[in-house]
Amino acid sequence: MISQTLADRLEAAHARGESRFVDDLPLAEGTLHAAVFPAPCAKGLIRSLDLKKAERAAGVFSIFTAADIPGENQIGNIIADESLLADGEFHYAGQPLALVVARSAEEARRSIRLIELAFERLPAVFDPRLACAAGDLILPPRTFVLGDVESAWAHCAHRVSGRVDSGGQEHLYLETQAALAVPSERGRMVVFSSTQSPSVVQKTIARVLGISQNQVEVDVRRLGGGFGGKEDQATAWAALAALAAWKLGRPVKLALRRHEDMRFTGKRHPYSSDFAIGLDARGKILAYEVTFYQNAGAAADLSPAILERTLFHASNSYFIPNVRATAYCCRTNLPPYTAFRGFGAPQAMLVMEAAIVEAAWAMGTDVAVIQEKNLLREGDVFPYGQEAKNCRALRCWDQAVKVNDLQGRRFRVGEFNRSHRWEKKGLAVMPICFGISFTSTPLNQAGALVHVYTDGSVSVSTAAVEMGQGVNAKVRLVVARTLGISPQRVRVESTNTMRVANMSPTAASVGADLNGRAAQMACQMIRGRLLRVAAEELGLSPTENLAIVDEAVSHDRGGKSDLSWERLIRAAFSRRVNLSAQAHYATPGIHFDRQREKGRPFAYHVFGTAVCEANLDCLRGIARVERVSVVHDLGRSIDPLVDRGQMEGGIVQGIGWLTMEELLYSPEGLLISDSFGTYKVPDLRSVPDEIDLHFLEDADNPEAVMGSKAVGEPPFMYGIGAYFAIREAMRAFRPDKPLAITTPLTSEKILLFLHG
Ligand code: MTE
Ligand code: LUZ
Ligand code: MOS
Repeated sequence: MISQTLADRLEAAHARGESRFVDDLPLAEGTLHAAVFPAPCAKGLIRSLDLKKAERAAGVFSIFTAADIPGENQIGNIIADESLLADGEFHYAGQPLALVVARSAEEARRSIRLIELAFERLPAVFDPRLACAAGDLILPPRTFVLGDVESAWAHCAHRVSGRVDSGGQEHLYLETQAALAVPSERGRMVVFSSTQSPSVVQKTIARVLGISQNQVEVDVRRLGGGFGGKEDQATAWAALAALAAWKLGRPVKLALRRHEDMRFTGKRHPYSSDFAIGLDARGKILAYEVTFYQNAGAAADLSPAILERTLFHASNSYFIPNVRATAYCCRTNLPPYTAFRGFGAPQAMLVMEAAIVEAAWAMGTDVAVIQEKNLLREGDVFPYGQEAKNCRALRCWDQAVKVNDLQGRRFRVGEFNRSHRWEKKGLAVMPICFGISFTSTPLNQAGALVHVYTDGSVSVSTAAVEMGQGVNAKVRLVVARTLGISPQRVRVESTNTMRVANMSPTAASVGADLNGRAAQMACQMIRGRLLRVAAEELGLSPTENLAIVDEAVSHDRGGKSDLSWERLIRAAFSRRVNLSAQAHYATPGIHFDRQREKGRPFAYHVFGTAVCEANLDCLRGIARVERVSVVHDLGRSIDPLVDRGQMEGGIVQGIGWLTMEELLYSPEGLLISDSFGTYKVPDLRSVPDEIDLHFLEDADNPEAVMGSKAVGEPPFMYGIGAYFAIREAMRAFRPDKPLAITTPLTSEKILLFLHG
């Protein structure tokens, strides 16, 4: 029953493969192609870089190094610690040392092998704890404190401590990093980039070329996936393409091959963490202490912001009266780790859950009993000082327990495990609480530009980048509903720095919240003007309660008038009324004081609870997530179908992170798992047999556009439940053996535990 509206929402043309990504854009005659010469090992001093042979190779136009950069050789966004092209030293394998520009991408890559690099290998560090011990931190450590853990320990009947190591994760967006830079007249540079942050690309190119921002136009139609991997790390490739285009006065394209993308670019941060948790005899958590060692890689990138979100999510969906959370941002010689769905929160929430699971194991109690007893209630305070408002933690939990008959299920899992020797099942409940807003308050703003044309069609531009998450579909619906017209009339334009300025990245799950609201505000202005025109056309007083409903003007007493949308627009134009509007939205009421580490950083929180079941084949070490059932708080969904897609995708991506995606490096710090063959992500066969989604009803959210809630990142963290379900099945097979908390839980690790 694929209705027309569904086909429409799925963007039929997109599904047919007609969408154009950067690498599909038709090229102007004379366009050149660039490729990067990467650093060969994790750390070294450049003695000499001999380009002569490569320069003479077939098709090669030019080779650029740091010395050719006209402006600043600097692309660091939060901290200025990252060069575009290495100068003197390099800090990770894959760091760009030189840029080759040739007639074709093949010729550029072939000639790279002719570059002769003489270098001195320097000792490299890959372990964040070692980096921390050596004092190699990107910024001073930060600590969030609530109450007083020291004096709380004395009141605890149980105290359990442990260590958690979580692995990185490759984004594996289908479209690799890519940019096309086209020099235009009078010093204008037009750049088509696969980026989540058009304005950061614009700003960085201006800096690298030594020109002003109004000379750089960045245009983004859509991304073939970003997942955070293009929040900061699309910039380097766009800046390299722009550098070559600027120097040569010709269009230059740089599109990474898959293995280059996997080797050169950053991923989700691996963390190593220590925890101690204290509970009273009845299972109330009295104290929680946690230390996070974040493996940041060789440059800051977004790591300080990610570290901050880790701290904000240290206690997940629980109220704990005494908390001390410390985080170290550790510099290592790996490609700078970067944003990835969840942005440091999944790593923190994994540790919190591990602490509860280990405490329950030590106490011989059901994990869910402890979880439930400590769930956040209305008005409870987070360690960062914000109060939980409209707290729906218990509502989601209770409903999840009910729809899943948790007690019955737990009983059946126990029965199954007693009656099966070589097969075990595990069950875990995972509550989530995710703060919505960029933790850096100034980023919480967006702009929109709306035009209505004389035929009644509408064009809308915002700061939102479409990357498959459906933000364009949502903006289109917001515009259509605000103007009272069919979505068919509304076209969402590319994201362009000349139509909307100073954009925040499309990230932190707030793309639709911020840009939807800005678009709504612009439409409200146009609607106000149109209704004044309508009153005049219909000979009514301007105070009459008029509205536009189903493409026609209607009023309280008379109902629908015969003044249609198209006639109204023509009348407005004849009366010389402005049919365009620009609006700006800034999230109200948020602030954070980094001196005190207290404030109200989030506009609101997203809540939910998942019940996860896993089955373990103990002979083969193969774990299967059989079922994930979720009760989730979507607010009032703008587009339920899009939101369902986000839920399913997030859950599966989270399960992939924790159960199968494993990054392997050589002793020199070279990525070994650099292809689809060596890096395993969830496929159709490994997704859960059942993903059962329920959404809270009557759950309007006053803090976001049309009562909705952000959806992009929160579901990712339900994957943590699947991890603990598998782990429980493992313990059912060998209850006597200590079980380390490391991820991913691959078949290899499972087998070693079961039979090692
Ligand atoms: N869904 C798809 N299909 N592709 C993506 O790249 N990125 C995720 C999420 N869902 C992503 C996705 C991430 S990391 C974020 S922050 C949000 O979408 C961003 O979009 P939003 O703010 O519009 O939700
Ligand atoms: N990016 C950012 C993010 O700069 N700040 C954030 O708080 C954030 N959160 C999630 C994803 N990206
Ligand atoms: Mo998402 S990690 O905020 O791009």
